Amino acid sequence: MQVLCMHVKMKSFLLIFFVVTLFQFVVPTYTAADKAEEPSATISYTLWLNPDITKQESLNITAPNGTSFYEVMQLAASLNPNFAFQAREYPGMGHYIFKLAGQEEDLVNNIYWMIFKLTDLPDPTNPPSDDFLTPVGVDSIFINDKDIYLFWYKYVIFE
Ligand code: B12
Repeated sequence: MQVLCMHVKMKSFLLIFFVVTLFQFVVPTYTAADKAEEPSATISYTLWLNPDITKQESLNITAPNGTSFYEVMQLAASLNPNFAFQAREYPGMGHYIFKLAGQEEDLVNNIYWMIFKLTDLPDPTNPPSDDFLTPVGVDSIFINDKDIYLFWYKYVIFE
């Protein structure tokens, strides 16, 4: 009787062990600790508020690696109202920023918000050339650690 009882206990133990092991493989646990270890990126985000660069504003933003710049802009706006913006959506290309930091694009004088990805922190005494303009809009820019972005309210010369 005692042997039979032991046998049943052993069987149930093995069954529970098997189910627990299987469950761990099928449903990986995602704990807060894992989340904290998610690779994050700290980027520098600067606004040059006029074409002559006499006013500027800067923020460092930390977000998960691969976050879109559009989401970074939303985060920046929630942290600092000077980074508030307005955008129009274009199918296939995403958001186009027409107003930022209270400054709306000026179609008469051709002043627009243009975004640059730089290799060094922006320096008003040495503004970046158009070579540093991003080739895509804010929804298609995905951040990596130590990236440096500049949105410049800039004169654009159409050729
Ligand atoms: C003119 C133009 C601009 C003008 C638009 C203002 C104006 N009043 O004209 C200015 C110089 C401001 C501009 C800015 C930018 N542009 Co642009 N632009 C063009 C261009 C040469 C013609 C668009 C056009 O007039 N089409 C004809 C009209 C009738 O159609 P439309 O749909 O109404 O056009 C509007 C949209 O295209 C919008 N628009 C213009 N550029 C961009 C960029 C993005 C990402 C979005 C969502 C919308 C958008 O403005 C146009 C006028 O209202 C195109 C190239 C092309 N040949 O299409 C590039 C083009 C659309 N631009 C491009 C880019 C990358 C940008 C910038 C992101 C560059 C930068 N690094 O700053 C910025 C936008 C930044 C922001 N504020 O969000 C890329 C988009 C690539 C992509 N798939 O994302 C294109 C395709 C050029 C290229 N091949 O690189 N642009």
